[in-house]
Order: sequence, then C-alpha cells, then structure tokens
Amino acid sequence: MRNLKCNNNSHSNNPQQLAADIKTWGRELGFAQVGITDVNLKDQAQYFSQWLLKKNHGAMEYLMKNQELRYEPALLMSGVKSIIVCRMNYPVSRCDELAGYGEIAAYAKGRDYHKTMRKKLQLLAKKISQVVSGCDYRVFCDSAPVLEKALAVKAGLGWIGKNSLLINEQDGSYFFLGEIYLDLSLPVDQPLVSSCGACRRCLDVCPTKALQGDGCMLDARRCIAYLTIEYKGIIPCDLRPLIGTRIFGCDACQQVCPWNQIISIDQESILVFKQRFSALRLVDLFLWTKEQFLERTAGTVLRRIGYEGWLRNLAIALGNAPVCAEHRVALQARIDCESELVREHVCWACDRINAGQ
Ligand code: B12
Ligand code: SF4
Ligand code: SF4
Repeated sequence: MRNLKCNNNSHSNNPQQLAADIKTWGRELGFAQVGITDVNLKDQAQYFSQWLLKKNHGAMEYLMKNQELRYEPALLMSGVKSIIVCRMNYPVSRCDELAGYGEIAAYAKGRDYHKTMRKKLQLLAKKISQVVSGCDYRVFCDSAPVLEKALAVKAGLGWIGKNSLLINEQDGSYFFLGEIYLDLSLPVDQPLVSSCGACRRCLDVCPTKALQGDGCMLDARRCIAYLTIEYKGIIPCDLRPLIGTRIFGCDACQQVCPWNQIISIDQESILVFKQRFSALRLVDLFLWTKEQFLERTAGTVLRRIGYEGWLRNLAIALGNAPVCAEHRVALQARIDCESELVREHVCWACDRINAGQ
C-alpha cells in the first residue's frame, strides 16, 4: 500500500478514516452516495465483447475503441489503485404525458449533467489532494472508456437491473454516475446482490423490445434513447410508431420499476423547466427556428442532437400524436425543408396523418 503522506494528522496512515471522510465530503458536495472499489475489472471483458459482437452498439463506434482501457484502469491513469464512484440523483417529473405534448427523459431536463458532475468530482478530488499531499487523480463522467455501472456495482452503490441500469434500494435508478481514479489504496466497499427477483415489468413495457436475454443485454439499435439521441440517421420505419411522442430519450423502463416508486418529485425544477420550454406542445417545438433551438437548449444535453435531429424527432412524434389540423399544417410547412433527413421523417408523418394513423 502506498504510504499516505498526509497534511492532516487524523489521516496519517489511516486509510479507514480517509475513506470515511471522503464519503462525508462527497455527501456534503451533494452526491447521494459515494463508494470505493479496486481496479480489477478483468471479468467484465467477456460480457462487453459479447455485447459488441452482437452489434448491440449500433453506430456508437466509440464503444469499439480502446476496449482494454475499460477493463484495465491503469491504462487510463497509470498508478491508479482505487476508484471512488459517486452517484447524484436528478429530479423527476411526470407532467408531460399529455396528448399533443412531447416527452423528454427526466435526466435531460436540468443543466447538462456532465458539467455539474465533473465540477463536484473535481472539488472532491481536490479536497482529497489537500489532505494527502502529492496524490494523483483523474475524474470521469461519461467522458472516457470507463465501465461506470460495473464499477458502481463493485463499489456497493446498487445492482444492474433487468432494464440494464444501476438500481439503488433507496433511490431507484434516477441518478448519474461519476468516478475519481486515485493512486492511493483505500478500503473497498462490498457489492450488493440483485433485487429484481421475478419482476419483469421493464422487459414487458419496453415499447421496442430492446431489452433482451432477460434484461441486462440491451440492443441499443432498438432503444429509443439511442434512436432519439445517439443515432444521427434515418430511423427505421418499423420503429417509428413505437417511439410515440418521445422526442429525447426514454424513461419507460424506469417509470415502471418498483424501486422508482418511492422517489420524490421535485416541483421546483419542473417549474423552471416549464418556464424555459413554455410547455412542450409538439407543434410549438417543431416551429422553433434554429436560433430558438440553440438559445433554448443552451447548457442542456438537448443541444447534443442538433437542430436537424430535433426536427427529425419532432416529426416522428407529430406522426404518432392524435391527428389534428394544426399538426398537419406545421408538417406541411417543413415538407420542402432543405435537410433530407428532416424531409424523410416529415413525409412519413404526413402520410400517417393522412391515413388517419
Ligand atoms: C452507451 C450508453 C448508452 C447507450 C447504451 C446503453 C446500455 N445499456 O449499454 C444508450 C444510448 C442506449 C443509453 C441509454 C440510456 N442511458 Co446511457 N450510457 C451509455 C454509456 C456512455 C456507456 C455504457 C456502455 O458501455 N454500454 C455497453 C454495455 C455492454 O456496458 P454496460 O452497460 O456498462 O455493462 C457492463 C457491465 O455493467 C456489465 N453488465 C451489464 N449488465 C450486467 C448484468 C450482469 C448480471 C452482470 C454480471 C454484468 C453486467 O457488463 C458490461 C461489460 O462490463 C454510460 C456511461 C458509461 N461510461 O458507462 C451511460 C449510462 C449507462 N447511461 C445512463 C443513462 C441515464 C441512460 C438513460 C436512462 C437515458 C435516458 N433516459 O434516455 C438510457 C437508459 C437505457 C437503458 N435501459 O439502459 C447512466 C445510467 C445511470 C444508472 N442509474 O445506471 C450512465 C451510467 C451515464 C452516467 N454517467 O450517469 N446509454
Ligand atoms: S429506454 Fe425505453 S426503449 Fe430503451 S430499453 Fe428502456 S424502455 Fe426500452
Ligand atoms: S422493473 Fe423489475 S425487473 Fe426491471 S429493473 Fe426494476 S425491479 Fe428489475
């Protein structure tokens, strides 16, 4: 074990105390939970490569790259000995499932979580380096080849549910994960066993049947989160009706999960979001100009899909929403849109409306 050179006497040669303090500091920074694990992830290689072999990653080519960095954290940061895994809850609303309105996944409604998480992780890492002089660290949140869920399981933050997400007994699954790679050996936490039992709600509710092999194995090519966020091309015709009015991400397999029924709904954040988006009437969102899109999505993850992706998703949602004259007029106004991607989905939606769905 690397000798701790501490500026604070209470941590001198006392990794137990340091681990306990790291958890306290993490909670003070707003993390719901902090766990610690080692760097041994070699047993994950098989599962991950099987997933890729089945082409479940679709067009997310970056998942094919740097595979060994995922199972060997030392290749990402030389000298890493412990990994601190943090989770941060995000607020949830269930107020936008109305006819003619678009649905946006709860995680996307706040400020871009990458920034918030990174800031908190940096603060926690700095705090550690203040008490242990000369320690080295790197922080990650969705930013590098890191097996975030597998690390979180090892660090005792929850188990991987059949919906393929990390689930925590207290807080369900509505949270983000982030990590600090650290060159100090710390006492590790123990993993939890799965508590899904015989439940199959998420598998049954998934609109596109993307959850396969009794869950855990997710076919991203069918997942609405992938189709509406990560995938930039023409969405396969057979999947379009199944997307419904979801315009960014999907929460269906989380909404039904019994572990998510106890979480609190944050009214204040719903209000802030509603003010910013002035409600989510599909037709209003579809008529936004590019400038309005850029201005109103500033600082959020919605920006990631770009204006074309935004219009593509909205065209599908309009094609799936209950037929109304206002929708037909809005779609007609974009039938000659210069983007081929948008035109394709607008034509599909018009045909669907004309056929009365
Ligand atoms: C690519 C990606 C996606 C893809 C693929 C999702 C997937 N399930 O693989 C798409 C675009 C579909 C997606 C969607 C979503 N995502 Co995403 N995504 C990622 C990302 C960047 C990489 C995941 C990855 O590598 N997948 C490939 C598979 C093979 O790896 P894996 O799922 O990590 O599984 C490994 C281990 O966990 C293990 N394993 C998995 N299952 C099991 C089961 C058993 C029994 C065992 C033994 C092992 C095991 O094997 C794998 C190899 O080691 C992570 C961040 C990260 N770096 O991890 C976020 C992440 C998983 N996403 C997140 C979120 C919030 C979402 C959405 C909820 C967003 C939304 N509302 O629309 C949806 C949920 C869809 C779903 N049901 O999973 C959060 C999840 C938080 C949580 N509570 O788990 C993460 C962790 C981002 C973050 N930093 O917070 N995502
Ligand atoms: S996010 Fe939606 S589409 Fe993807 S697995 Fe869950 S329910 Fe299915
Ligand atoms: S819905 Fe049921 S099976 Fe799916 S993740 Fe939740 S507890 Fe597990």
